[in-house]
Amino acid sequence: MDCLFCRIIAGEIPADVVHTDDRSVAFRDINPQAPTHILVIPREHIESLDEATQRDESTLGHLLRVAARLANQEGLSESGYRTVINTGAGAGQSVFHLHLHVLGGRQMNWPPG
Ligand code: DGP
Repeated sequence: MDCLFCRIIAGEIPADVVHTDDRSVAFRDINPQAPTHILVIPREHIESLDEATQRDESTLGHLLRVAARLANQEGLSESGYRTVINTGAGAGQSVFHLHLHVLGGRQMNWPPG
């Protein structure tokens, strides 16, 4: 298994895990870009959003719901938060296991860099 995030799911690499369920795992980003920076990932290895198929639709929806629940738990519902999926190296994806960033706790700018 050479996927970093699959190894985190398997417990082979330590992470600050904040949520697990039968379809997803969420943990704090090792290089946070905001006071709250959580990654929500599917247990199943999907390389990127571009690789997701119709079969993955309910998992994708689940990841978004988990992201919102975690943001709420972090106290971000009122101040706001951003959810980001980088797809492909050109968009900044560096780990090729689909993941949803949840960022909050500071002012977010638009457009993103
Ligand atoms: P992206 O650039 O969108 O592929 O995001 C990958 C994120 O993964 C990046 O923000 C840093 C984070 N990351 C990389 N390696 C590790 C790790 O070993 N542990 C944790 N917790 N996060 C990691």
